[in-house]
Amino acid sequence: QETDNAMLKYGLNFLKTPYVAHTLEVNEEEKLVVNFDEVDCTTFVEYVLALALSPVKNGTIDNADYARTLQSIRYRDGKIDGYTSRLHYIADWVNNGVRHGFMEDITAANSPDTVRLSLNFMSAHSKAYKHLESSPENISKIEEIEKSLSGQLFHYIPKNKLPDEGLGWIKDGDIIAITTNIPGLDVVHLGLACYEKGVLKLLHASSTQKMVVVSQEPLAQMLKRNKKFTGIRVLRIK
Ligand code: NAG
Repeated sequence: QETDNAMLKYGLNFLKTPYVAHTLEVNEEEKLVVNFDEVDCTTFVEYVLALALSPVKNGTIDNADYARTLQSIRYRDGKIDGYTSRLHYIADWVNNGVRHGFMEDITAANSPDTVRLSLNFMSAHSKAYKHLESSPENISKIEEIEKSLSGQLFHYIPKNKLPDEGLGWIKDGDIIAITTNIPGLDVVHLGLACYEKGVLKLLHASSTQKMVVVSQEPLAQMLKRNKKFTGIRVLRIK
């Protein structure tokens, strides 16, 4: 597949990259991890977005420019200050991207349906997070972040309103965030829009297929099959 869409092009370069969870939890002290060899759904999208946003000089991307760009995507206001400076909730991640002008939430202009955020998943399941179970201080910082985001409204497309063919305003390479009814969580999965023969599919790091793939089935069918998936948010590089 050939494309001049930077997000899609860089995304397709990751096809077959192994799916590995917890690749950002390898250091005691929080620091920037760049690992193109093992990705999860979030790190895959972050690495692709950082490639598409990095300045290209003499046909290449400089490592320092890449690191700075990735840091501005992954950390609140681009500053690394411990575990809780990482943008763990996609709502927080999107707010940061929009605030810093490199991401656009195109769902709001195109879909009237909204959800009110109510976040507590991480503090409620702190034992599942290495850097929370060992640190009451981190738990209370996360609780503060959860409180500050809760109550905010965001726009989404409910899954029953997404046809297999996608929608005209959703373009190749757009970031797709799958929303969930899991209590206290906003988004459970991320990927990129990828049209094949007029069908909207998802280019993503799949935990079931254990690598980066383009979904066999339409994104709309993926959503219908999973009772925990409620719809999507669509974000675009700016
Ligand atoms: C997200 C995690 C985040 C992690 C990221 C990349 C939540 C709410 N967020 O799913 O902690 O940094 O994956 O592995 O669990």
